[in-house]
Amino acid sequence: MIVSLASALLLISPAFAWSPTDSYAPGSLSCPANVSLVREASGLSTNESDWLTKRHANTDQALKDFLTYNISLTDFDVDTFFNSLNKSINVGLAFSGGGYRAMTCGAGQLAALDNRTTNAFENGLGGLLQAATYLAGLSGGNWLTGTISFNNFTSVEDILNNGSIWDLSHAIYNPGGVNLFKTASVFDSMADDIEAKEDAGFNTSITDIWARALSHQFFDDPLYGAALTFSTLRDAPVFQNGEMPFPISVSDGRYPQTKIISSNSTVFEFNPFEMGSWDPYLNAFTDIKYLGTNVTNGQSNITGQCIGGFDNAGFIMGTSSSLFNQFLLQLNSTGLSGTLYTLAEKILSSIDSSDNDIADYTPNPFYKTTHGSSNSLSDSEHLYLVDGGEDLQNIPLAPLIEPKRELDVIFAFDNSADTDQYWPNGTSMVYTYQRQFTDANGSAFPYVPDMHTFRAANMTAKPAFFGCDASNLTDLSSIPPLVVYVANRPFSYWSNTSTFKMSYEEDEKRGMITNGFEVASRLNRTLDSTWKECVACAIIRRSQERLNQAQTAQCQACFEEYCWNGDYVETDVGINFTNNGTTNGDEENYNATSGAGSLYGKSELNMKWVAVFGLVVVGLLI
Ligand SMILES: *[C@@H]1O[C@H](CO)[C@@H](O)[C@H](O)[C@H]1NC(C)=O
Ligand SMILES: *[C@@H]1O[C@H](CO)[C@@H](O)[C@H](O)[C@H]1NC(C)=O
Ligand SMILES: *[C@@H]1O[C@H](CO)[C@@H](O)[C@H](O)[C@H]1NC(C)=O
Ligand SMILES: *[C@@H]1O[C@H](CO)[C@@H](O)[C@H](O)[C@H]1NC(C)=O
Ligand SMILES: *[C@@H]1O[C@H](CO)[C@@H](O)[C@H](O)[C@H]1NC(C)=O
Ligand SMILES: *[C@@H]1O[C@H](CO)[C@@H](O)[C@H](O)[C@H]1NC(C)=O
Ligand SMILES: *[C@@H]1O[C@H](CO)[C@@H](O)[C@H](O)[C@H]1NC(C)=O
Ligand SMILES: *[C@@H]1O[C@H](CO)[C@@H](O)[C@H](O)[C@H]1NC(C)=O
Ligand SMILES: *[C@@H]1O[C@H](CO)[C@@H](O)[C@H](O)[C@H]1NC(C)=O
Ligand SMILES: *[C@@H]1O[C@H](CO)[C@@H](O)[C@H](O)[C@H]1NC(C)=O
Ligand SMILES: *[C@@H]1O[C@H](CO)[C@@H](O)[C@H](O)[C@H]1NC(C)=O
Ligand SMILES: CC(=O)N[C@H]1CO[C@H](CO)[C@@H](O)[C@@H]1O
Repeated sequence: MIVSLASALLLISPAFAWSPTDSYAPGSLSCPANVSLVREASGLSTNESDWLTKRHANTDQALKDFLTYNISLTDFDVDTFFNSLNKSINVGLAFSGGGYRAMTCGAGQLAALDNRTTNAFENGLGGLLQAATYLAGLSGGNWLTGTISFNNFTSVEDILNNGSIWDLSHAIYNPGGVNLFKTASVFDSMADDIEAKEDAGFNTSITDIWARALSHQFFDDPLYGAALTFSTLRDAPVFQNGEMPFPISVSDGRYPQTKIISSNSTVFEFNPFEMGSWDPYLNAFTDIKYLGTNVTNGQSNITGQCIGGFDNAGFIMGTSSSLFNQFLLQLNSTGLSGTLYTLAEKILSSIDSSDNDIADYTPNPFYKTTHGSSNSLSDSEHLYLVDGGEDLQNIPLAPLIEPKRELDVIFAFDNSADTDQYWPNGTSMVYTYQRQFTDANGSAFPYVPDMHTFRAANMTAKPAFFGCDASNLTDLSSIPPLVVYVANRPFSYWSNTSTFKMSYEEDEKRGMITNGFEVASRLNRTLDSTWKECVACAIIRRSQERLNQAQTAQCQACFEEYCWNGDYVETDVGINFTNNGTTNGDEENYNATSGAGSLYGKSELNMKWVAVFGLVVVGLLI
């Protein structure tokens, strides 16, 4: 099914809930009558619960199809199983951060789960996206989930075929490429957007510039998403009818001048209805549509009058990835002229350099709220958020392990650059595991090994399942979902590019995406012809446990193959990969550092782009 993106983007029309000013500037609108804008995080919002009913009507059928066609489950009758269920199965997908690497690898992984992708049904896990309830993204992963969600739930394949977005051949600090006039005019219009927000009385931060630049890659409406809000989705039929999963973006709360550590960070989530945190310090959500409203304990300081348009989709996507603000910090050292320079300088001079990763959500929507265990966030008139990966939980798992959401299984796609060669080593899983013991918000996460074992036991070479037996998890505060961990790995392409590689030629981008497809599909189901069956076993596991149904011999064999057995492995691991993604045995080796896609060293890279950027600026000045 090919949907033309041009028509898909009709979604972004003033008929929907976008900024009341039709621009990047927030503006006034009426508050919802007689309700507080803030609620305690005591359960799912009514909006989310109502939406789930509609989504489940679709996912129940999609899951049945997934378990029925192009799969051979032995001793398992799909109808009998579904008839025995007393609740819908919730599948969550989580895409890690890691810049364009994470976005493109994640795009391939997502495409392998999307029935709309050519061959995904035959050679991948096509249909799993259609069966998923939640879709979470963080930083580069949220560029992926956000682009898909806010373009009428388009598919990766449509984006590649259409070509009007995700043109990554020019870095965002050089949007026009050799066309210097284009670069200058893009910068000018960005500057206008940000000035408009300032003129409307809101603080801006370097994240606003970053967000506007990013939006040019993600939205191709005439305003490049300047007026597109996160809450727009509520009014989009594709979301209203439950035809897409529930998108969630993750950021962290942080005070200026402090460093985040994972054990006590406040993880914020943004979804089409709300923004807030399940964590005990805050324990509250606010209606995302009215962010920007000056409130005291959820009541606007001007009765009945609220702000809309602050929840700009690109701004929220930029907030989750604000670590990259450092690119824009280079702007001033290059001698860029014009309004953007003036603005950047103004913003930079007003903040300490150690705080340039901060996105300013002032006025604090949680000002004087009383739902949390600490007043540190609610006493401040300001709220600052930073990149969701700054607490080292680079996979957006927090919203998906929230017990109220009752997930059965999470597919955790890890495209992090943990090792020196920019491959994942399970760091994010370890931090999320540990956090449950210090941050008592009731969430639980399965036992995981240390990072060394992740690599040495091939749990980054092939997918690994955690929390396979609920009976082993009774010591935790609740039974967590089963987690299917899938790490970036080279098959047809060296996908270990630097997080800070900010431009990709078309063939590089496609190489990354195809490799991602191969990662999620176990090399198009050639490395394990039972991969789809094993995924099915993971999906149905918690239901079977609840219903006291025995696992089939086929599923037992899968769990034998993919579940962590509790052992720690201390043997050394090399950095070589075979051409099927496994760590070297005695086979032919490939040295990761020689890979076409690999680009080492931040300093080398910075030098490279500074040089390119310098040329552009020289061009502008001539
Ligand atoms: C959004 O996508 C759906 C399903 O692909 C399509 O039917 C609909 O026309 C699209 N909406 C817009 C506004 O383009
Ligand atoms: C995926 O596509 C296949 C083949 O076209 C179809 O049989 C199956 O029902 C589809 N599944 C979903 C969830 O759409
Ligand atoms: C795997 O399938 C994808 C999608 O059809 C395709 O692009 C890729 O070339 C295949 N990989 C191999 C090794 O055949
Ligand atoms: C989190 O812990 C760090 C280090 O112990 C500390 O500096 C910081 O103030 C704590 N933050 C909160 C919100 O308690
Ligand atoms: C309400 O808050 C706005 C800022 O959002 C401020 O400009 C205004 O003065 C406040 N109004 C009152 C009545 O305090
Ligand atoms: C660039 O901005 C930083 C932070 O404001 C400042 O310290 C530095 O001196 C500026 N560099 C130039 C060349 O203007
Ligand atoms: C919000 O309004 C109050 C008055 O009600 C004012 O004192 C405060 O400065 C305003 N805060 C912001 C961030 O505009
Ligand atoms: C794993 O990655 C982290 C960075 O995320 C690094 O500090 C650590 O040394 C790595 N550990 C192993 C065993 O590879
Ligand atoms: C990891 O994979 C390699 C290559 O396939 C194999 O030689 C090794 O035994 C595996 N290690 C473990 C702990 O399974
Ligand atoms: C990787 O492979 C190269 C070439 O085959 C070999 O020289 C090197 O020692 C290997 N490195 C590791 C860490 O196994
Ligand atoms: C992986 O590749 C190596 C060498 O290329 C080969 O010896 C091995 O059999 C392959 N493993 C699988 C499962 O295909
Ligand atoms: C309650 C329980 O049995 N917990 C075990 C689950 O598995 C991990 C890893 O093997 C053990 O460390 C726990 O003790």
